[in-house]
Amino acid sequence: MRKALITGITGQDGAYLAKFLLGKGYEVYGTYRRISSPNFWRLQYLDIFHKVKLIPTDMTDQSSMQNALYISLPDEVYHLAAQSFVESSFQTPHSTGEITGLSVVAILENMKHIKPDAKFYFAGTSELYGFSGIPKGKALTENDAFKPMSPYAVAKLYGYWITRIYRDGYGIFAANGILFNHESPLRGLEFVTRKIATSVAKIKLGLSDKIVLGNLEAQRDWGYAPEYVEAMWKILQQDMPDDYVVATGETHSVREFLESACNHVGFDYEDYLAIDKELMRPLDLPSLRGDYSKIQEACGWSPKVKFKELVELMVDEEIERWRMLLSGRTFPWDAPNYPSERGVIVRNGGNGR
Ligand code: NAP
Ligand code: G4F
Repeated sequence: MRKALITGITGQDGAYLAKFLLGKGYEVYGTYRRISSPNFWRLQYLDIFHKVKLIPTDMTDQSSMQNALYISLPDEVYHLAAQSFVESSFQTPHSTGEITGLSVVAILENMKHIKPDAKFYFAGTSELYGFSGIPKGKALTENDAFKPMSPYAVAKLYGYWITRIYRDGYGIFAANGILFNHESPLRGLEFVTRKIATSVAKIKLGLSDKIVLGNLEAQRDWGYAPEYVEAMWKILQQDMPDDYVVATGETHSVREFLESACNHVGFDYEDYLAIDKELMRPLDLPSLRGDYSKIQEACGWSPKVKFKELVELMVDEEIERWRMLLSGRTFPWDAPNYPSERGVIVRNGGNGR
């Protein structure tokens, strides 16, 4: 049985990827940060909490990552853990650098000694392009320049290049995905798509009467997260490691997302919109659109869920969740679950379970 280690298994992509890999017959290990109330709701939502093996790991501690590799001895490593919220990176530039950037070399360096034949995937991002100077609307490729414009993107730039250095210098199968924005009902509430979806659902059910947003004119290439984790896996199934853009090839503004979400439930967005200047970032990428032809040709991957369907599925799911809450039912994924249920590895040392 093939074994995979997913760092950041409690996040949106980590949870979907774990489900996908379990479906492929993998033994799935995942790291999570040891905090007083670990965040397992996505694993419960996807009904895989008891099927994955969880390893408490500190992304700033070399020996902790060494431990995760010794315990799992993986065939494939998916390094997804990161401080992934661009806006926060302006308030926490130093720790974002450590977690989102330096953790990459910590894992690769440990892999070099413990499991050099394992394949490594790094969660690169379209934020890397930044001030690329490319004409608005052009679809970005693997060959376009990176000129990052947030502390988050700078940290990811480090991760991207160190991944290439371990590929070229040490012969590790190390690949970068350059993923454009991808969303789902498991998206964190702080990101604009889920924030809009939940705000619209609350208005629809009479629980709120406004949607507070920042920059409405920013354009993003928004895809559907479950499809993007399949792309990650496909990238590691190639004969040679390489770097790939994963995107839909379309771009839409935040305003369009809002309008589409409101139209779906029969509202005019202008009746509910409030702009808060505090939500504007010191720097914000005006527009992103990706060209996925390389991954389509090499791996046979292409996006299926496009903008309108994505908006609608997110809004519908939020309405369903708020209805559940209003009717007094608890979310099935809120059941008590830790600290030492089956499937959770709670001890620290050792080379197996
Ligand atoms: P996410 O939902 O924010 O998940 C991030 C994961 O990293 C969570 O498991 C989180 O743990 C963990 N993490 C955060 N800070 C940590 C810390 N200090 N120590 C240890 N773990 C920490 O992000 P995502 O959307 O799944 O994205 C997955 C990866 O892809 C990230 O690296 C992100 O930067 C990158 N990416 C995402 C997109 C996108 O549109 N989603 C696009 C391009 C690249 P908790 O659950 O405990 O918070
Ligand atoms: O949803 P966002 O916070 O995502 P952002 O900054 O594009 O980053 C996401 O995608 C990246 C890939 O390109 C990932 F690497 C990263 O980890 C993350 O997953 O913001 C999208 C846009 C921005 O232009 C922001 O200024 O929406 C604008 N926006 C307008 N009002 C808002 C809001 N963003 C948030 N989060 N909240 C608002 O109220």
